Amino acid sequence: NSKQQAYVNLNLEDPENGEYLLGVFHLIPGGKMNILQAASEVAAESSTGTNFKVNTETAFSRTMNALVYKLDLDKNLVWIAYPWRLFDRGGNVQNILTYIVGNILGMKEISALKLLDVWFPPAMLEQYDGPSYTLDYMRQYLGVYDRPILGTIVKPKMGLTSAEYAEVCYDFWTGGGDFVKNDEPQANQDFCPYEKMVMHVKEAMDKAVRETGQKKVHSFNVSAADFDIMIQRCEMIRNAGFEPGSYAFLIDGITAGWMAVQTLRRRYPDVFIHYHRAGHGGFTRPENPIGFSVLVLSKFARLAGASGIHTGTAGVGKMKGTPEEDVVAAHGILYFKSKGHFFEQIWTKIMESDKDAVNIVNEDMSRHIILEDDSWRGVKKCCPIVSGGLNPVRLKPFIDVMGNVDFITTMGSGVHSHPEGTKAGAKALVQACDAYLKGIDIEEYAKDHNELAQSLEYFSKAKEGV
Ligand code: RUB
Ligand code: MG
Repeated sequence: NSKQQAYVNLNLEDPENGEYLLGVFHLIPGGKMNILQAASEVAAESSTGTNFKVNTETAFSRTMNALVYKLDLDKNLVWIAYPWRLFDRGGNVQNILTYIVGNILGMKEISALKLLDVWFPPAMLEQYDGPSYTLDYMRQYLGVYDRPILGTIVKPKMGLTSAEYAEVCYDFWTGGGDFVKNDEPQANQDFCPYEKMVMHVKEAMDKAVRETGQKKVHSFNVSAADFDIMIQRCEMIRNAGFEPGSYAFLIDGITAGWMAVQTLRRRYPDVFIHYHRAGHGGFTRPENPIGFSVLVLSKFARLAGASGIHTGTAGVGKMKGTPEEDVVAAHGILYFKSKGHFFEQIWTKIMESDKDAVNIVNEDMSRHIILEDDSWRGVKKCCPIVSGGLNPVRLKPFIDVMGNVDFITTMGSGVHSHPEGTKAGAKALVQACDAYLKGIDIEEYAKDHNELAQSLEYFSKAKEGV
């Protein structure tokens, strides 16, 4: 039919020629359509078309049609190429998602539709910010290089006063932890006013830094009802006297939206932008046939310029997830070159000249960094943040599936459930990490590390959910 003539080209020559953003979907048609018919409806709705052919098309508008260019009938997979000129100029991530996982997820023509992987052409990467302040800067600030950044989430999730909250931070930091994050619902609650929380955290951090001689970081949730309040929160933190590098901005990127993520990236290139992803399960869970994968979410977070995003514990923690999903996503945002589920993404772009690149470096915390080959510049790394039901005992198993230590881990119950309290929980975490680094079995190491021994005992006996 004409839809297929317009939106299918199974002979598309070289889809990786740089003109297209590519996507792979798992698609099961709804109703009586075959997969090619349903795929052409998807391509139409996510580029130029609608359910009927319209008479307002032009020769040019047709060149903006997305094209189904490959099918795998056994696995119900569909490859679509989107001319990237479709997308809003100026590096707008929400605009891309509005097309490629927009209306189509609600169409009658599909009963399953999940975007599994995406590929960005080099010229397109040029238009997007990518991260500015990366894990590398945080490592430099903390002076921590060859191990994961050890963090916590304050628990109880909610209900502590600002002074009580800060005391938990202090305990964690003085136990040897590096990084504390607000749990994501932490905002301006009447029993824990935002400004007071910030002030108390500042005092707690100063005290912990004085006592330990180590640098510390706190990630503040700046998600808010509107733009002005989000910025007020950021400015309040910046004006509270924190040393640059010692604070991060946490944004709940799915509930607060991509505009909020990109706003923070652009306004605060000198701050670590921490993308928390509450609600992602509604799109990403494997048993949900409609949505997108963790890899897709994570790649877009990198494109948007998040310094780090939660990528999951690969099934080691409490949340659903597998190495195939979570580790592929973590690697997909950490490296300059990564094999996704289908596409090898190379996060580089050609700059006009070395001189331009140097100017960018000087102006804004080096948006692009120099790769081995001098003529190429890369979109910087985005750091996997690994959270959700981890504890000191699960650290090594996670590192083993991850295959590296380039991540921030934030353990809530894993630290605050320690029978002797948060400070001992932090010590146990540091000891678990030391054992890993020294190549000593955790049980062996626990023999002369009391906090770790208590942690091992607790987590071997305690039942989740009780
Ligand atoms: C973890 C926590 C995190 C989520 C995030 O607390 O509060 O918000 O688990 O999950 P705890 P993810 O360590 O006590 O489970 O990182 O998978 O998005
Ligand atoms: Mg949380």
